[in-house]
Amino acid sequence: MFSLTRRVVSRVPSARCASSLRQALSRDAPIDIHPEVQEALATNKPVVALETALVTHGLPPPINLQAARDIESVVRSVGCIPATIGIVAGRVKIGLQSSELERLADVERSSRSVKISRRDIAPALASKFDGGTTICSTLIFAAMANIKVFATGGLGGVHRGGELSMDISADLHELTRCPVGLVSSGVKSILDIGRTLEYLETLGVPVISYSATKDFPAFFSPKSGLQVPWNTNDPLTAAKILYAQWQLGMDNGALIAVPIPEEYAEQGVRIQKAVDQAVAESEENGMSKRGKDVTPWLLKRVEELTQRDSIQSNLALLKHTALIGSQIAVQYQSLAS
Ligand code: PSU
Ligand code: MN
Repeated sequence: MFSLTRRVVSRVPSARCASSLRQALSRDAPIDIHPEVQEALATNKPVVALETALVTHGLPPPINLQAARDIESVVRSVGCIPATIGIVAGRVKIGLQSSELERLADVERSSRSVKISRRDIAPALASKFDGGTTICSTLIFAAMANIKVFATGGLGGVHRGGELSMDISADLHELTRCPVGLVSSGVKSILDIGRTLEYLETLGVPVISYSATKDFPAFFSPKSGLQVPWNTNDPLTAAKILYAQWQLGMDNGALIAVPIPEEYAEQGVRIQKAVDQAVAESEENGMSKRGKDVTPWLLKRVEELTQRDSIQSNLALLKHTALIGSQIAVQYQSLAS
């Protein structure tokens, strides 16, 4: 009797999410699931979602394509299947074919592809555009496909001066709607980390530092000087947190913040100074008021100021979060099946 109850309870969230994708497909929604991802989901293999805004808008070509491929290889190296999510010719792709990834990474095309947040999804599909999915929209499609872990770099959040400009990324709110564990290096370096953590607290999103202490990372540096309520550096414990949340039927996600490896700490201090300079410049030249163009502009300026050291650190942390995310996905799968 007990085991029957347990089985029913543990399957509730999965059943609901999978059925949302089924329903969308039954309505002929323009979604394609890569056969490898479909097979992995059907046979309970661990799958890790990956975003493509960093391919279309975050990293310069040709590094963007190489980075996406390297990240997929890291995911595979621990026995997970990567599901790189993006929009190609007006269709949502859950798991990209190699040629589709090349298309999104292509310099000519990527200048025309859209940075897709929740509000951009339907217009981009209706107009048959290409698009790189941000954390916000990647969370939506991962949840639809019942993918429980998503690894990436920096979460969007409250921009500096956001208390006046109200520039707060839709990434944050999406974490309240999608039952997905987001494994990232904390929030983007250009943001107001303190206010972003306050906002996440208000939204009720669990924030866990993936380290021996409660220090929250600062993207390019392992520590931001801010603390969060929870920490673990063990993939099984992280997986248990996610599992407990969804056993209860809570529909929100969680943020697992992984610090950049220690060998990048020194470089991180220098890069952060460049970030501060770029933010100040964006306030002087009015770029800071340009909505979703702010982030790509700032990242490009930081690349210039650091002679691309920022890219090297960014790649290192992306591979690191992909590794930790995949280890957590393996543990989660063993709990859930
Ligand atoms: N972090 C980076 N580069 C990026 C992003 C994050 O270092 O390009 C992307 C992510 O996809 C994130 C998005 O979801 O920026 C947030 O953008 P906005 O602040 O406009 O919501
Ligand atoms: Mn914004």
